[in-house]
Amino acid sequence: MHVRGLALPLTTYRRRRSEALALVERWAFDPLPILFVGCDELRLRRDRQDPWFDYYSGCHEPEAALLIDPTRSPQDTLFLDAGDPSRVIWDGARLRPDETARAAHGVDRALARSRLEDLVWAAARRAGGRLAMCHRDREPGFQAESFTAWKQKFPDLKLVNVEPILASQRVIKDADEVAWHRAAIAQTNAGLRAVLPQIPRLTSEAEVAALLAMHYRKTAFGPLAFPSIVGSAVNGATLHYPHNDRPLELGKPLLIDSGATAGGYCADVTRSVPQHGRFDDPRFREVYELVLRCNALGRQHARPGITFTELNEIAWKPIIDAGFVRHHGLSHFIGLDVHDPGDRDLPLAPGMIISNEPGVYLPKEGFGIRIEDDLLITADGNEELTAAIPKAISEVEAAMIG
Ligand SMILES: [Mn+2]
Repeated sequence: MHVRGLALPLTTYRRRRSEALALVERWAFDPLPILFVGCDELRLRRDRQDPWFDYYSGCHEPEAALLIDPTRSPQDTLFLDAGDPSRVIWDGARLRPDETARAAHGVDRALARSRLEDLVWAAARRAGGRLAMCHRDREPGFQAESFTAWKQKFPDLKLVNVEPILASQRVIKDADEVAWHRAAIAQTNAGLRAVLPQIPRLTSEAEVAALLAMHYRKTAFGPLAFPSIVGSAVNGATLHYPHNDRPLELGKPLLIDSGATAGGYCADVTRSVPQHGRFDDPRFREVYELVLRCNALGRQHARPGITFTELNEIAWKPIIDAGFVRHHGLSHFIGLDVHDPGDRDLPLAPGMIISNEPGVYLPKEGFGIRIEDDLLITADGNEELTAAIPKAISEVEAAMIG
């Protein structure tokens, strides 16, 4: 059968697992078993595999889990739903806990999910009752829910949240991960370039969002990086506008924040364009050029050694000096999660991918502008991965009306 997931070489997942054990052991002064829980069927189909589980297993099966146990051999166990054969006609074949699954994922063994609790319990007992899991405080998701569920079910277990420890691993991308990011951004660029020329003839936010999704998923039907934000006129002044259900206002600004994924890795790009393709509204043009200046400052100063705080102070300055309010940070990490985990107090380092997204939001004037690019931090500065996506006024106008 076709094994889904596994965007990276098996050696990468193995290396990540052994590095994770070493990181946790160094931090806890003891070897601790680490548990990652994959999404259930419903969640997986609606959204995507849990990024923590995916990062260490590459497994895209529902109801799976991964135990990395340094207290004994075999160390890495992938748990898979043994399944109900009568369901195959409904859901298709699933990867079973057998030799095929073990070899496909390069783990030490693949076992039935029904054995998970006993084996995790035994591993934790050997580690003094302690078990490491990931619980994102900042943006809780499936792993956090699993953490809480395990805590309630096994009150005697000492659950340790190792998210901050393991995020130090995820925050630095290797060459294969960067290649996936480039692919996601190329797909996003292709989608935007296909849809931008249509916008002067389109009539609703929904059409823009639907066309973008169609293009983003054309080469590989995967998840979008996040639900697109398509905000016409005043809706563009709502930072995470969730509706995309209003008409496009003729000649008014339109904010589009969207991204494709490739290999699970996210693109995160915002462009703010005039619906009719021309920057002929002087106020829109003036604020656009201001945000563009801030975006350029972010680009110029993002380099190893600088902190998010310092970068924010530099890049938002023209916006603050012009008397506008800063409503959000300039940057977040990007990876398997569009808001990837990572310590935002640490200085930037080569291999990080961050957003560069200044914005000005003017609900009273009926528009918002955000210009967002993705930067790869390199040894001596950064590479703007989204450089091919129209951004300068002349580029946007050329893309929209030629
Ligand atoms: Mn972003």
